[in-house]
Amino acid sequence: MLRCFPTTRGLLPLFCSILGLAISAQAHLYRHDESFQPDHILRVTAQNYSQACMDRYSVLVNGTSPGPELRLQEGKVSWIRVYNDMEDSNVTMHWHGLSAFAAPFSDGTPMASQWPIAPGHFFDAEVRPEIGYAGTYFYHSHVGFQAVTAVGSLVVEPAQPSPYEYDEERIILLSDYFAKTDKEVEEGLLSSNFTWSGETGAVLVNGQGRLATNATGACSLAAIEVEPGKTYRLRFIGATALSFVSLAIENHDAFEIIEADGHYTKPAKTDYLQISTGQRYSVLLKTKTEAELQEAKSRQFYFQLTTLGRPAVLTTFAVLEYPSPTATDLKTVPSPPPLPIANVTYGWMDYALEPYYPNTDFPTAAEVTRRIIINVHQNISSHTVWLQSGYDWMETFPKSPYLVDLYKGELDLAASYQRAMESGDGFDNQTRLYPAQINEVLEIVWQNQGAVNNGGLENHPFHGHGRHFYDIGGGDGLFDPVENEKRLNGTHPVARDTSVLYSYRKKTTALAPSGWRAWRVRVTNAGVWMMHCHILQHMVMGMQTVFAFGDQEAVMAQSGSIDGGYLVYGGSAYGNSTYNPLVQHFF
Ligand SMILES: *[C@@H]1O[C@H](CO)[C@@H](O)[C@H](O)[C@H]1NC(C)=O
Ligand SMILES: *[C@@H]1O[C@H](CO)[C@@H](O)[C@H](O)[C@H]1NC(C)=O
Ligand SMILES: *[C@@H]1O[C@H](CO)[C@@H](O)[C@H](O)[C@H]1NC(C)=O
Ligand SMILES: *[C@@H]1O[C@H](CO)[C@@H](O)[C@H](O)[C@H]1NC(C)=O
Ligand SMILES: *[C@@H]1O[C@H](CO)[C@@H](O)[C@H](O)[C@H]1NC(C)=O
Ligand SMILES: *[C@@H]1O[C@H](CO)[C@@H](O)[C@H](O)[C@H]1NC(C)=O
Ligand SMILES: *[C@@H]1O[C@H](CO)[C@@H](O)[C@H](O)[C@H]1NC(C)=O
Ligand SMILES: *[C@@H]1O[C@H](CO)[C@@H](O)[C@H](O)[C@H]1NC(C)=O
Ligand SMILES: *[C@@H]1O[C@H](CO)[C@@H](O)[C@H](O)[C@H]1NC(C)=O
Ligand SMILES: *[C@@H]1O[C@H](CO)[C@@H](O)[C@H](O)[C@H]1NC(C)=O
Ligand SMILES: [Cu+2]
Repeated sequence: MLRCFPTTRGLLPLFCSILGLAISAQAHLYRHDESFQPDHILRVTAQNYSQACMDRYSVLVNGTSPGPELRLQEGKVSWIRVYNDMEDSNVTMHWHGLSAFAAPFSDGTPMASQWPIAPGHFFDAEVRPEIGYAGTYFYHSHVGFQAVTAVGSLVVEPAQPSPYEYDEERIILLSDYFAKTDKEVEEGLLSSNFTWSGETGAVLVNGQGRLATNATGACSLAAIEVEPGKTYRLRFIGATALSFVSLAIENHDAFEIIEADGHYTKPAKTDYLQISTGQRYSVLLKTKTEAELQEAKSRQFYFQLTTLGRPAVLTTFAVLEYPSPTATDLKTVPSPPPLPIANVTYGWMDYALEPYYPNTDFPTAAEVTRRIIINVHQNISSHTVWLQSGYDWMETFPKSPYLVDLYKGELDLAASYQRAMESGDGFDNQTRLYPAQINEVLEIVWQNQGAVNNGGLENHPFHGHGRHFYDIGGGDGLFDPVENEKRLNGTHPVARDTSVLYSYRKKTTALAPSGWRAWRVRVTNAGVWMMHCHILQHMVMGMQTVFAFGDQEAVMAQSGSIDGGYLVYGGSAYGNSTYNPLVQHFF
């Protein structure tokens, strides 16, 4: 078995030795044979599947969408085995929101941080949620449009008791139904004859839904069962493909947000949630007492979900269900809707959410070493694409994953960094990387601009891989650092992994600034991290960027050397039905 590592710092070529000979690695290599028991197993298939009385050929985890719930422990290592049981598609699994930086090749971004899992193969991911990251997450495939169905909830259990008390918790995972298959959607979006995916057919709750048009059919609204007079932690997961959703519960007007993207917040009252793809919130809900239920003359109440910022508004429902002597009605889709049809609130909760535990490492403006302004717009050339700093990024762009090239000594980050600095916008158009050095403090600004061809604008939920960023707000027009610094005075930014770049209007003139979102990031975690819009259609259309934090030396100092079995597609780190993989243990 080959083990490869550079002979000296950053020097080429690689030195490869036979396993067992002298190596400098901290990590150890193990044969994962029958004696190895993963903590969790996920099996990915593609099959016909029915949701909301509609059939579709879909990528599923353990045969369902959403797939099974995973529970991991804060600070504790879990091994998750992911089988690709599909015949003709690659898959990866991304642990959305987990910082995943010390076990390389575990983040699940194909062609950025690793080779995808080939059909018929499986991969053992070593996942250790960082201390301070207890909260609500999800996992999903990062290949193409697969995450429309290949998703599941992931909860990181706290090592310390939760600062909030509640009786029970419920997971409310939102996803979209699209009639077209993944292949049809991808082909349409990537075609020179651009064909839109269509709008969402249904926003589903825990995979379930029913539309007003479904007079017959076995599908039901999702039921969230609660008992009177209790406090529930509702964990909302925005696992939609496209939909930005406003959500409220009939006759229950007070939520208290206590967590955003895996970090506890100070309690923040609201009567509705606005949640985009990639985001999570926990709220405390005090259920009605028996007396209040008597007074309300009802034991079931609708969750009303409205899609925001799209050409067509879709309103769907789920049911908050109290115990009742009569069966709960999960077939009636209320018409007209019980609550007003919501509109997008630009800047919802910006500057308002505060961390529960005071920030200890929030970078001040004075600490920022570099500001990267990323202009974002749509353009139509041979294809319709979304561009960042003038370039798209698609899975098909790199010939091999950056992190693989980095380990093999084939990615010259010093040169890339040099080019990025000379370009004036921090972007290297040759590698299409935003390289950064360890200990830099970045201010990353996503600047929305009108589409080149028609001035069109959209809301984009930007998601950062790796460690969470501090969200320093957003606003209309053009980012103004001086004005924003004034606005930040007295606020306590929260760490997040997904925040929304709003459009503020539907249309402007070509390339006119219309909305920005800014993050601060301390570059401490070496690795290759994607920062991208989480709308799956936009990702397919190129709305993705890749950051390289640190160089080969920094990655090696953090995680040690890597076995050669990770460096080739279908290599010996990937198992199959007749082969037990050779897997590195990093923790
Ligand atoms: C997924 O399915 C496999 C068997 O197909 C099972 O062993 C595993 O426990 C399931 N995973 C979860 C998280 O339920
Ligand atoms: C899925 O359903 C479609 C349409 O009903 C059918 O043509 C196809 O053969 C089915 N595929 C599988 C794998 O069952
Ligand atoms: C799977 O990934 C490999 C490596 O990137 C690529 O060559 C191959 O075309 C992919 N297969 C499919 C079906 O997309
Ligand atoms: C472009 O796509 C549309 C919708 O898929 C189709 O109706 C039309 O025929 C296509 N045009 C060409 C030139 O291929
Ligand atoms: C449910 O409604 C959708 C959307 O109108 C429709 O496509 C589907 O055929 C309906 N299913 C049944 C079983 O009525
Ligand atoms: C949303 O906007 C529409 C059109 O401007 C308006 O009629 C409606 O009242 C608004 N809904 C809410 C909840 O404000
Ligand atoms: C938009 O695309 C056209 C056609 O490829 C190109 O000439 C133009 O430079 C692009 N503009 C921007 C701002 O990306
Ligand atoms: C990168 O940008 C420079 C300067 O704008 C340009 O001359 C060069 O052609 C670009 N290279 C690529 C690969 O796009
Ligand atoms: C922040 O606000 C406080 C009180 O409103 C004010 O005294 C202080 O000068 C402000 N600081 C800055 C840097 O603007
Ligand atoms: C399983 O993996 C081994 C080692 O990588 C390889 O030699 C073999 O061809 C693989 N088998 C299948 C069915 O892919
Ligand atoms: Cu987007």
